[in-house]
Amino acid sequence: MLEPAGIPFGGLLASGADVERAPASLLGVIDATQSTYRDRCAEAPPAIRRAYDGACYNAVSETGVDCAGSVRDLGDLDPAAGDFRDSAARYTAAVAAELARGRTPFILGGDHAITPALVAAYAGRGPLHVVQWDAHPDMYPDFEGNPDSHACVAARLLEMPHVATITQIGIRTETAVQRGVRESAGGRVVQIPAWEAENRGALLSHLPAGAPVYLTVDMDGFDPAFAPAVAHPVPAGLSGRAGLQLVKEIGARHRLAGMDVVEACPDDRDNRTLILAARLIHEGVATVLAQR
Ligand SMILES: [Mn+2]
Repeated sequence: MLEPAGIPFGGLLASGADVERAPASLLGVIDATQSTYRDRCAEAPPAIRRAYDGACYNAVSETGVDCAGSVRDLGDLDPAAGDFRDSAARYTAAVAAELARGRTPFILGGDHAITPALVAAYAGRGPLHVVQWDAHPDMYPDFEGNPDSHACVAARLLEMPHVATITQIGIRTETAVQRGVRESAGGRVVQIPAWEAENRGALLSHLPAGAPVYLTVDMDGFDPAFAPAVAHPVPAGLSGRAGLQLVKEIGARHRLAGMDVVEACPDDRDNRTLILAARLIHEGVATVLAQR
């Protein structure tokens, strides 16, 4: 049988005259330089686009929003040669440019270390509420001497004055050092561990209605049954359903200001992790369209 031609990313990508009008943008960051273990997540951005093929899926979200042609694909950014801080500055500039154009950015990682660079682009735009879906708190002041490690994401975000709060969902690996950093941040960090998050319903009722939310999804927040292809799988995480409901909750009660999906590590035998990553972005794009 003939395989139909691929339609990358569910038919969401804009072409022709739609490109300039697209309210959302998609940017791959193929950087896994700050990862401490498996590093195939640098391969994830093109693999996620391919896995969510529009010959198999269509552009309508779960919420009934037709997202066809609504996303400008910016392609993939490579890490800079040399220092990670140089790479980070490029990622910040890329996101800042999309915000200046009025587009909501959706970023495919890469390891989680890219997120502080992405969130830095929101400085000067008012208070931002970060929601971190993750098995790990990523709250080390530094990890093995590296402050830019993917294990230090939340610690770096706490240093940004425009990050009003961080809500961590799905955590199940907190160490004493990380707990200390979290507790010293007071009410600025709200942690909902995995055993409290599943089936709880509203997860963000502590955030103001209408608040801008930046959602960072570390795919290891999911149970390995739903997302096995991650760098650091941790048993007994959250379901795909819970993740999609979180995106829809943000769309219904808050405003999705941007989103990244990180730490997916392509596995040639099984692409369910990549499809779930794409599906989360699809629902995120639908919230942007629904609020316009
Ligand atoms: Mn993480």
